[in-house]
Amino acid sequence: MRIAVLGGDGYCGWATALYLSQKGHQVAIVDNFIRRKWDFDLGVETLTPIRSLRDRLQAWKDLTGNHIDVFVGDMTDYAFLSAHIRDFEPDTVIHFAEQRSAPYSMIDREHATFTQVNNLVGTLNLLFALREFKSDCHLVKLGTMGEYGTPNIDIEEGYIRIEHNGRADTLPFPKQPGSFYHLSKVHDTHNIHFCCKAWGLRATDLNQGVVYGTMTDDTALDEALINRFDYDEIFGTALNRFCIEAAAGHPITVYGKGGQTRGFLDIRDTIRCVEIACLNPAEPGEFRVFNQFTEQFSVLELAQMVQAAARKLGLKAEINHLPDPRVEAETHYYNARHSKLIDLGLQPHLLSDSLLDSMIGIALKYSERIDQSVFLPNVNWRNASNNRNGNGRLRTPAAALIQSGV
Ligand code: NAD
Ligand code: USQ
Repeated sequence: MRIAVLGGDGYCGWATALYLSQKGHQVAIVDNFIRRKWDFDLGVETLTPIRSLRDRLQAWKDLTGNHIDVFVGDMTDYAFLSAHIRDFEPDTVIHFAEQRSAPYSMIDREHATFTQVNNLVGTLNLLFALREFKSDCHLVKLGTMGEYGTPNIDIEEGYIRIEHNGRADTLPFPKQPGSFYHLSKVHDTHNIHFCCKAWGLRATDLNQGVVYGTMTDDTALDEALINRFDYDEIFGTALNRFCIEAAAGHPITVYGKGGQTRGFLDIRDTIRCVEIACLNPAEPGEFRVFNQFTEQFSVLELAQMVQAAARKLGLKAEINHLPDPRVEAETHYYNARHSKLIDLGLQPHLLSDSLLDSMIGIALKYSERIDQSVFLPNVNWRNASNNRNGNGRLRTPAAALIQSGV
């Protein structure tokens, strides 16, 4: 297949592009490197030393003989994006290219509006470009489990059968997202659903849980191919952060009680789920939703698993409960269905001690690059105006939390 990977320089996109290239598909990466710029602006870096896209792709070609095309440009630039769709003529477009951090979207008004403009306009441009130049192309869009929030009922895969006043219908599952970022995903979902109905486009929305891990078979081939391992409070996700905190001898940062329960998956399952979606496309006019995660844990359970693995390696790994800087339920019911990808052949990697050992092992290998100042949370959901000082930079953690009265 001809597959365009939008956001292919990022964490999920890089691993996916290599995997699909190694499987023999003709892959093109589209990216504007804005994620590298956000890291620079925030003064943070991935733990692992990632190379430039050009160097990574040269190394990939040298090691495997596989070539990946590159189109550098911004999804919000319709002329660029539509020319890419017209010229590359993809059978499948995998859309990872969004601002994906909830804390980033909650810094202040500018970051909230930027997140929604970047994500919504990029996705709308893609929908129009597909309609204009490749209307039979299958869109595989990365959504998120956080679109659903934490309702007090079981979460279905995209749709729910409802009976009301003697009538019944199957309707989109109610959405209660918890940040301006998660809201942008809900708005994307509605736009894509509408375009499938109105124009007959075909799309699969992958409501992905929190991804962990850094190595896949392909990225492990050589250090030049190494993937991101983010651990700062803005872009680092829970389990990655906990492993690096443990390796650094820093207490594990559980926000609040730690009963926040989420779906999680290994990066190796992300790439396999995306492949399954590509190989089993939606029908023309169909808007399909898969919940893409393999196991659910509370953040306290995760912290305890990291603690147990770290202690086997002689690390102290204390658990600290910090005041939760986010507005979220700290204890709640959570039971989300996730059987459609399993039915199509996914064989999950489960979070085991050996995986945690290897994640903590990578953290120890690069421990000289750990910056402990990025562990404590700065961004407060309750009062965005407190998240910046007069110079426009993020405040120190203590100052932000004390001022907002948490
Ligand atoms: P990432 O930030 O590592 O990668 C995103 C890439 O998209 C970056 O390389 C960035 O430069 C590019 N990009 C962003 N806006 C762009 C634009 N306007 N034009 C061109 N390129 C642009 O993010 P990730 O962790 O790989 O996440 C990828 C997707 O998966 C996102 O849509 C995210 O919402 C979703 N997702 C991620 C996770 C996770 O845990 N990482 C979980 C659920 C869903
Ligand atoms: N958390 C802690 N301690 C930390 C960091 C996070 O307790 O040091 C908690 C958060 O409060 C939250 C949970 O862990 O309750 C998950 O937070 P996260 O930062 O790991 O993940 P989240 O903000 O939800 O976002 C991540 C990705 C996003 C993706 C989402 C999937 O950044 O792109 O959409 O996971 S989901 O959560 O299913 O919506």
